[in-house]
Amino acid sequence: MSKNFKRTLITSALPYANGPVHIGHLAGVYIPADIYARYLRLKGEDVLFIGGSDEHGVPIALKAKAEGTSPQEVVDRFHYIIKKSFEDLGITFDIYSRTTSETHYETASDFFRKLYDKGEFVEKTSEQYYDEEAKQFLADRYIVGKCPHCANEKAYGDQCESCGTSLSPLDLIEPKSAISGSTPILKETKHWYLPLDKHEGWLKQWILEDHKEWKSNVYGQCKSWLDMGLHPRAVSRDLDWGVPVPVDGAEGKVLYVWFDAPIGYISNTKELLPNDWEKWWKDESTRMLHFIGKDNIVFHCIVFPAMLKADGTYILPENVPANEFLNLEGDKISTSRNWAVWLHEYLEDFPGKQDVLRYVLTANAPETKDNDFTWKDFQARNNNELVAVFGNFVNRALVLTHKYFDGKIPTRHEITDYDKKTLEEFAGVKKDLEHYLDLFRFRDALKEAMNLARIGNKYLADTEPWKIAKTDMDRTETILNIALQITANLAIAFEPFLPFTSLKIRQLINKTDKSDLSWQELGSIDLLPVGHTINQPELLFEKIEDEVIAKQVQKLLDTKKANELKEHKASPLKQDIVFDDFTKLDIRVGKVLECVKVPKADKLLQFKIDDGLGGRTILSGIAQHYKPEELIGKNICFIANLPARTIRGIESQGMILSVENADGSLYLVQPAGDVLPGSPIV
Ligand code: B3M
Ligand code: ZN
Repeated sequence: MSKNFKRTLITSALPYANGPVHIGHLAGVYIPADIYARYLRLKGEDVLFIGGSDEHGVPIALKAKAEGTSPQEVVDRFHYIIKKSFEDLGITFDIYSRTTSETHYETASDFFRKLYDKGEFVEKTSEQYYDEEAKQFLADRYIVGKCPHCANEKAYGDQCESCGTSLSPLDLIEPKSAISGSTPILKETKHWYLPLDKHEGWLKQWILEDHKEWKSNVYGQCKSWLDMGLHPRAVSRDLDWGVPVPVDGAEGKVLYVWFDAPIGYISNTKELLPNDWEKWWKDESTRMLHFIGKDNIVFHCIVFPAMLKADGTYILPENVPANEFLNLEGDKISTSRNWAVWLHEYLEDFPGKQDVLRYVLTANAPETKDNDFTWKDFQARNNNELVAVFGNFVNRALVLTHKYFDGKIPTRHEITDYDKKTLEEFAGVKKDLEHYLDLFRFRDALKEAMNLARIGNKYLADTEPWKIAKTDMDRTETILNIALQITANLAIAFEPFLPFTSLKIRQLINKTDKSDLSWQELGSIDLLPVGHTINQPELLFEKIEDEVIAKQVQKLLDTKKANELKEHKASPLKQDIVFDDFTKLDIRVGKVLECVKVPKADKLLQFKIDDGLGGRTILSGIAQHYKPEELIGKNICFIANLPARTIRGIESQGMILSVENADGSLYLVQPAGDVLPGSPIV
């Protein structure tokens, strides 16, 4: 730590409680934050790791509306799913609370009020779109209309996704409310704005000059915001879900979710340490770090610092190690399109494999650019790295110790030049690990830890103690002593990354006391004293089979198909006809008396229909969608006045109506009530 910091406050973005947590959140924010928090704790530093759910905002209010429930019900549902899944993955928040807590309402409200009283806001009245049917002002995202640039009919009030242009709601041609579909009207409304333009000067100095060490993706984004010039930002909204604006005459207005959410970090600290929270937020010797994803950079590097500065009693973040995005199988992860691997589902599908996910997401973390998660890569990393290198090495070391030395750490006799080379290679691991961890380069840090396992694995493969044991027991003792010391080092090195595995190794080598194997001892070759007894070996990792991966891939394919159906656009209308054309068609209901497959024809079923007129035979191409026997006795609809056609030697006297779904599947058209055969469709 540079400067003389005494403690570190780690915050991680508060996930919206409108859906569960997915691998994108984990790789971008929570796993890195947890690795870092664990690392500092292992070094004996004073750390606080704050998490919580972000439970306000328009999407939550609208989701509740769509489901016919209350926003509170929505956030209750997801808050507990999220909280539990974080716990199960071993994310070690000191507190995981929520922005609907009483402490938060009070804290956020007081925060606003202090800034208001200090004159830190500007008040502005402007015209905004209002939905008279839904009786509410519309957030930009909930106004849809025609894009003035590319004529896309479904542009949003903030952006056209077709041509990518940023829009304001007033740009839209023929705007419609996404809530009710009605045409919104413009209505005057008053809001409070944080004049970011007034903060520009010190922000420029603080970020662009004083924090050149920030990650380049973060620094670059801040620079481009600052170069464009900052403008006042509204910190209130017309909405009935959120922290009410604590000012007379502000009925129906709440704090903008991006104003209240970061204050959630403060509230949650307060909730945890009601009498001691201030030193974490107001003492210059506290080092504050925000772990977030790239879409949150401006709020954490510019808006929230401006809020803290406006208050005047808070410290500012020392660093904001934001990550880029993780994609899934080549597509952007999306909660609304269900394109994600959800943490709570992963934990159910892969019980006991928390560390496999932690490993893969760290090894593949989007630290400097967007990255892709694929199930194949997940499987390969598990099988080729965790099982074949890490697990294999530890298992061999333990098994051989039991085989030759009754589970007791053998003596280390004279070491060879090769031993020396191996020991030198891993002596530097602590320094290297710390170097990368201090720079928030968790991928590289994990590589270093994994390198230790590789060194061990190679050492055993090269020295072949199972062969040496036949001739030279002293040498075998030395080799295994070294392998076991490396194993103990792995327990330490992996503790921030793979805590479950680290604990398991400690159990296997019988070193579970808190005081055993401290971080400071990383790199030592005297962690396990001669004669110390270890436990029976157990595998650290197991191979993941193709079937298991195929199942996950299938799940995604199903989602893709379901999305295509949802996004399916109806085919264009055919040319107009006159009513007479319609009445010429004689469409009737018939009852299926018999139904069989037509031999040697994949698609054809032969029907015998009761048409109320003595019966008729019709062929229909739906054999791939129905089993013939399940149709007997059903009512169907058919065109009765088409000329007969002979297909495969069978005369078909009409046509049975069916519907073609977007995915090509066919469904018979059936009357919704019980009607007599021959009834006409009118
Ligand atoms: N809930 C956005 C997000 O989850 C927002 C973060 C708040 S952090 C104070 O990406
Ligand atoms: Zn457009």
